[in-house]
Amino acid sequence: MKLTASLTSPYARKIRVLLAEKRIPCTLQVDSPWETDTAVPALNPLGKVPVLESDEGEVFFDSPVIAGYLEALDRPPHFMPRDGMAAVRVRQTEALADGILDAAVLAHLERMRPAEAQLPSNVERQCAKIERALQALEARLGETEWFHGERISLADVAVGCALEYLDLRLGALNWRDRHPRLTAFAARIGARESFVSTRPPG
Ligand SMILES: N[C@@H](CCC(=O)N[C@@H](CS)C(=O)NCC(=O)O)C(=O)O
Repeated sequence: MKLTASLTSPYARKIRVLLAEKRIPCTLQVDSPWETDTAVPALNPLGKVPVLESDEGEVFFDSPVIAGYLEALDRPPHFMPRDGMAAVRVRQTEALADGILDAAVLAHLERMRPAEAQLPSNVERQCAKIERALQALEARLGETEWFHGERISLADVAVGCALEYLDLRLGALNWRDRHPRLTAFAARIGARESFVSTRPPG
């Protein structure tokens, strides 16, 4: 199995955490789709990472699909509940976390443009989405240890990756100031070996 990913991609990190938690052997092919010599578009027409190639040569993207593939291998521990509606709720939380990432990536890209070309309203719009999603996650977590059920699920992995990506790219948001439950959650999940070993360099 081979995963093509950049070391900073939070979507790819979600998959790397799952691979580590499940102890599935996988070759990591580091590739940035932003580089001119990238091989990513040949694997994924959308030109995005992560991309996973199975041992049988089948190619999967994007990260929710890859997560589904890893679950379909039926290798414990499981990160999706067997019950259909419970699984939909896990996916809903994953979508919120991934939506935070989409907004954070857009805000980051806007800020990378030359100062005179930047539109502050674009950044503000994305940051408003992030804040609303954080509020929803704070309420969704409540006083429980994990987002859904008694044990860690894909929802927790996705939220953990999203929160740490905010630290990496949008530290000035200071999201911890307003979200005490998510703050404790990030510390808890961030201490797991799978998170420590996949933390972006630098
Ligand atoms: N929905 C996709 C998003 C993947 C994505 O946007 N990846 C970024 C890296 S963080 C990327 O490859 N961007 C390159 C581009 O947009 O051209 C997923 O969950 O895998």
